[in-house]
Formats: sequence, C-alpha cells, structure tokens
Amino acid sequence: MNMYSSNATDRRISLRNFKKTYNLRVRGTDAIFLAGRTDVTIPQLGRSSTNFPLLRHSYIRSDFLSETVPKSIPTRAGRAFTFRTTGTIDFFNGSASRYIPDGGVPNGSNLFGLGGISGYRGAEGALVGVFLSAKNPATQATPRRLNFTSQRLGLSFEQLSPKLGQVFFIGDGRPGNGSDRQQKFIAPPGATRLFVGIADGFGFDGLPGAYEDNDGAYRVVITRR
Ligand SMILES: [Ca+2]
Ligand SMILES: [Ca+2]
Repeated sequence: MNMYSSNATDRRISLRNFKKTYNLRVRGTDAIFLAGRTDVTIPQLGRSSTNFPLLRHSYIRSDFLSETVPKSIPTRAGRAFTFRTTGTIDFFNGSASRYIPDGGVPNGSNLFGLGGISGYRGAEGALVGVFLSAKNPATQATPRRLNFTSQRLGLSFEQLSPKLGQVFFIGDGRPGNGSDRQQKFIAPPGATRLFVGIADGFGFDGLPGAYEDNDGAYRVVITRR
C-alpha cells in the first residue's frame, strides 16, 4: 500500500467518526440521579432496599412504574453536543398536565444532589443531562449544582460547559424566542459518558425521587461533534 492511499483512508475514518447522531427515548422514570450508579439495585415497587437512594411515594397505585436507569452515550473531553427533542411526560400519571422537554414552571425545581451527582435548580421536569467519567459517581465528591433560574443561567444560553457530575438543563436544545439556533454543550475534562434523563422529586424539590408516577417519554436526537 502506498502512503497516499493509506493517508486518505485514515482521513476518511477520522471524518466519519467526528460527527455522530444518536436517537434515544428518555422515559419519565429515567432517574438522572442513578446515572453510573453500578452499586444500586432498583427494588420492585412495594419492596425496599438499604442502598436505594431515591424517595418513593408512601403508597402504590396500579399505574405506578419502577424507576429506570438513564441511558448514556460515549464521549471524550471537548466534544460538543446538540439536541433535538420532542414528546411529553406526565409527572402525576393520569393528570391532564403534560410537560414538554423545556419543562414546566421555569424556576420551579430546587433539588438536592445525591451520590456524586449534583442538585438542580431550574425548569420543572425538563430534559437534563450529566457528564461522567468511567467511575461510579458515588465514589466522587458531589459537585456544586448549576442554577438555571432566570436570575442566573436561565434557559437561553448559547453554550454550556458543565463539570463532571453537574446536572444540566437541556430542554428542547434551543434558546427559545423562535430561534432556530441550537444550544451547544461541551464535555468536560475526564468525561467518557453523557447521560440524559429526568430530575424529579416531590414537588420537584428537596431530595430526589417521586419517579413512580411519571408516564411518557421525550424523544431525543443527540448529535456529537
Ligand atoms: Ca429551550
Ligand atoms: Ca413524579
């Protein structure tokens, strides 16, 4: 093989690997606080487990669902992500109110962190993400939470560089106000995985949990560059 064709092949491969698109379905029960938690087993509804860290309702209804582990895609430091999202989630199953990926009340959620994954302030029930290394986050310090209320980061930022373990707002991936632009999210040093899921709690506040009454899903198309 001559040098020219070898280089051309290498170049094609690197270009092909550069941009990749993933289609994911993020369920209302995909608990972002369980991202990377290989030490946790999700107990059946009505059962308990000493190492299960999420709050549950004190009662069970026939339409309740077990919490689920959020999905992840691979990354490296410095990769840039954009998102296209659709779908709705009902956070109180059977209620008439369905949330879109940008979430409900914009400043309504005020959740604590858990096991190396930060808390979250911002829109209730929005699509959120978290970058992790290959380690179980519970072996790491819980980082400071990001604040997406209108007084702080808001929902219309152009670009965001969250740290490892910091839960971040994604929403519909666009800054709003009719803009066609896509918001850009940059993977931090040490990142090997991007998880997408839901930040829930009773009243979207306090300790994470209250996932069992969440119905529906957001459809998410992720582009990694
Ligand atoms: Ca948005
Ligand atoms: Ca709920």
